[in-house]
Amino acid sequence: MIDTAIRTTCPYCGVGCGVIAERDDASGAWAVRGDPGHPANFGRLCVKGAALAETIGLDGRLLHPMIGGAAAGWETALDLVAEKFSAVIAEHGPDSVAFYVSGQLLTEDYYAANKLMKGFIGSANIDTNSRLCMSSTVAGHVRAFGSDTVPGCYEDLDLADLVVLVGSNTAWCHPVAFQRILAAKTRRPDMRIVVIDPRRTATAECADLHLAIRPGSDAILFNGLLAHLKGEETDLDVGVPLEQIVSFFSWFADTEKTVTVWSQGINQSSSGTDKVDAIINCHLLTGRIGRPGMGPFSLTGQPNAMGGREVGGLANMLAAHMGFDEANVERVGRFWNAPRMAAKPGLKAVDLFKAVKDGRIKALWVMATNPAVSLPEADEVRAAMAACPFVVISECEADTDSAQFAHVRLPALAWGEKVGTVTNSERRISRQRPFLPAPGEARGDWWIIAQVAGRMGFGEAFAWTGAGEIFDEFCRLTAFENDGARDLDLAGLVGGDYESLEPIQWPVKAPGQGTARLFADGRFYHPDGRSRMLDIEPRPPARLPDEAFPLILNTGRMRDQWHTMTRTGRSARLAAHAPEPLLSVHPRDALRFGLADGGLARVSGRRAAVVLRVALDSGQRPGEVFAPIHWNDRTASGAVVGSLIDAATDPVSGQPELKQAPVMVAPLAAAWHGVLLSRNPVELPRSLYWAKAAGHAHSIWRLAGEAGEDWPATAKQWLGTDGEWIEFLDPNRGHYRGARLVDGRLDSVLFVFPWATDFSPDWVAAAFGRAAIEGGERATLVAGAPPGGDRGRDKTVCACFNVGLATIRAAIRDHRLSSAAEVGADAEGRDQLRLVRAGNSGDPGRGGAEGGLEPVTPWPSPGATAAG
Ligand SMILES: Nc1nc2c(c(=O)[nH]1)N[C@H]1C(S)=C(S)[C@@H](COP(=O)(O)OP(=O)(O)OC[C@H]3O[C@@H](n4cnc5c(=O)[nH]c(N)nc54)[C@H](O)[C@@H]3O)O[C@H]1N2
Ligand SMILES: Nc1nc2c(c(=O)[nH]1)N[C@H]1C(S)=C(S)[C@@H](COP(=O)(O)OP(=O)(O)OC[C@H]3O[C@@H](n4cnc5c(=O)[nH]c(N)nc54)[C@H](O)[C@@H]3O)O[C@H]1N2
Ligand code: SF4
Ligand SMILES: [Mo]
Repeated sequence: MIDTAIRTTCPYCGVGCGVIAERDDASGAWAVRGDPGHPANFGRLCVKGAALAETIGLDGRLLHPMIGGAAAGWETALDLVAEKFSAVIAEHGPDSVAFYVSGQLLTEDYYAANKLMKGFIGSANIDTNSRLCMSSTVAGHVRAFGSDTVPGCYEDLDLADLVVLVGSNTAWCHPVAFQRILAAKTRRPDMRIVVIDPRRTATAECADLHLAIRPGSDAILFNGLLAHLKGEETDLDVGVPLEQIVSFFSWFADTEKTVTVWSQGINQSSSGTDKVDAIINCHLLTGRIGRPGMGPFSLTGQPNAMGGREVGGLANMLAAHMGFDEANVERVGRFWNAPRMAAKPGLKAVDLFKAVKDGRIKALWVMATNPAVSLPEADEVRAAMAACPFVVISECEADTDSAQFAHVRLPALAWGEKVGTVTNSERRISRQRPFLPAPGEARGDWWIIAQVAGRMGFGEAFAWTGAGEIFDEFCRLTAFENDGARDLDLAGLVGGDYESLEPIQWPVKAPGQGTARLFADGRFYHPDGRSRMLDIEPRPPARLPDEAFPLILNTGRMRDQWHTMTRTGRSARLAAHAPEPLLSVHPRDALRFGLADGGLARVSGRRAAVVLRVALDSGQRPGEVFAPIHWNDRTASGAVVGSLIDAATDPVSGQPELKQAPVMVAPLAAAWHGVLLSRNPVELPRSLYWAKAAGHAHSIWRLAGEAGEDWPATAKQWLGTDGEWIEFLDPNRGHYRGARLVDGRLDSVLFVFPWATDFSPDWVAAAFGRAAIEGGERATLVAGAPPGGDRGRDKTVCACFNVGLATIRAAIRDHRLSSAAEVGADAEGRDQLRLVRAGNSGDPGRGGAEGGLEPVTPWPSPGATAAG
């Protein structure tokens, strides 16, 4: 029986899906499903959203303020933070301190941090991880439109006749938006999808046309398109067959209802702002903007990347879409009654950490981001944090790669606990509502900021008693002396009922009246009311391959992990898709560099090296490799790809080039390979390769080592000598298997092989769930296969329902199924296999993207969604 159901918003990607959290009265367990009433998803969730309930446990959470390694009360910790910041400011001035914040803060948290830094400390040294994510788009929008405006909405994806996806692996990174595109294509098979991405991604596999262009050459392509649209001659050297370019250009020219969607393949570039404007130019020239079914559409990454842009979380924006011109600084100062307004932009993320490194910044407060992993030159970032005299980190997790450098750690409420709002890619503001009690002493981020502000002497301006008051103040600021001069206007939400706030798209000039699209009237936000077409001179990536580093490393996301894995890393179901950090390599490059499929590769850049598991992929262009960004020092022995990448930035936006870095690869010759499962944490020597993934009642490590071991002795050294050991050793062939039981219960298991293997002992994993292992069963723990079957090598294909490949193959064989849709229907009558690779199966319009067990509301028929 369900006794509580709370409507809230998914904390992952910028699609901003509504979710309903429901508690089962009998078990007390929470379950999460899509909210059929939310206009971003109409009930659908992707696999990450569907797994949310598996990630809300308190293991590893930071539950108390910590000074150094010791728990301290809130009073002591807050006093210390306020004292240190005040002292540094008094001695060295406001620009000697900085905040580094995140698109995963809620709007209210973000607003509080921005107000404290820009209005009260008097510096603009507050920047955000959105610098690594959306800042080129912000700069591109501002140059073209005079404002950071996303002109369109998701409904345009339903209505478009041509959807161009540029540098966006939408199928994996914005799965529910991708579903919406595929559903439209199912309804109207004439609709076309073009994907522009050097890699053949899951997204590209669904496209009518995939342009696998040379990395970084997008501006050449879109300049060429612009010339074609103008009827001019053009240089078309983008590394793909000319016929493909002709198809793309003619489709674009002939299709009025065209939406061009882009994401990090465009933004994360040393010429990202130009690339954004090269795309926007084509829409401005053709007038395809702000009208149904057309427009340039940047998909935002984080759940509240957009909210951060709104409040002014970027160092070069002031607040509420106002910049640092004198009139706006004066206006915001008056509104805040601020004693000390920042008068000029502050340091952008990469420069901010450089200033920490060289001692200009002496106190740093990091909130809701993990810069030691996610910034380029991650080694330099770590050195900077280590050298900084005072580092404060607001976190949900006790242990992250960044948190190890903190002098003070402040426990923040997590998703499901905190109160606030987020804005998604289509400018839609939605509530996050808590359904879990605050654990330990954790507090909301805004509360922590307001407490520190109070102790710094600014109590009056930070005297909010709840997030709703902050939201109201923010709405009033957006409307303050606006008179239509600024796109962001929330006048219609001022004084509204925060608790019952329904999802709504800004601007909201009057209560209940959201706005689906802007610019259809041809009025933009430059002083003359017009837009600007920019003259773009394409530039290559800042660092090009050479003899020493002949390959281009491309980095990005995997379907089932979120960033540095602090949340998704807790789910065994999500870990199954990719339990190790992979390096995707074209077979030709594997031959050239001596790499084997499933073997290990050492990938080195100028400043560092990582070790990754090789996955052959003919969808890579030869000369280019791809690695995921998720693994870090908590989850692998050495897989922080940011340490390989130089911090070359875009001169306009300051966004670093994270997609093109020259590297070298070489095989790592391992003497042995292993799989370790343990109920308890295990300390492994640094010299090994290891990658850790969540199991159900245990963790799983994949291991490899370059030196041979005396296995019975080593196993005990790692796992403990006491308890009961069951072992099998074949020293000649290099096989070892050992299981340790404590009080009759399985504690840990180690399998060692002489070769690389994707061996995954499901039957042993299941044994961790049992209270006792019976005598007869014990031997099977160290057997190379489960009792009576070969499921040990079963790779999980469908993460939603844990369906193994062998199971699927058996179903195909036994029932003579031919299409993925049939297989899906066969598997226990559910839509299990739908979207094994997000979208390549039967009828994608039906059922959830990945995981929708619940019936979902059909996508609205075109024209039916109101902006509200
Ligand atoms: N599963 C999952 N989803 C996520 C996230 C996550 O961590 N996990 N994070 C969220 C966040 S914050 C963000 S910003 C988004 C990112 O969403 P995306 O931008 O879609 O994801 P990425 O994998 O970073 O990169 C997208 C694609 O850019 C391509 N690319 C690289 N170089 C070029 C180039 O020169 N030109 C072109 N045209 N393409 C290129 C890459 O091959 C890659 O397929 O995802 C969001 N959604
Ligand atoms: N090489 C390479 N690097 C990249 C990218 C890439 O494509 N390639 N992508 C870049 C992009 S687009 C992004 S967005 C970044 C993401 O990089 P990060 O922001 O560094 O990654 P996250 O793991 O999301 O870090 C969020 C942290 O905040 C904590 N947290 C979660 N919720 C809250 C909260 O409510 N309050 C507080 N105080 N803490 C919270 C989490 O535990 C986690 O430690 O990575 C960037 N780095
Ligand atoms: S698409 Fe997935 S990750 Fe993104 S908001 Fe929806 S459920 Fe969450
Ligand atoms: Mo992002």
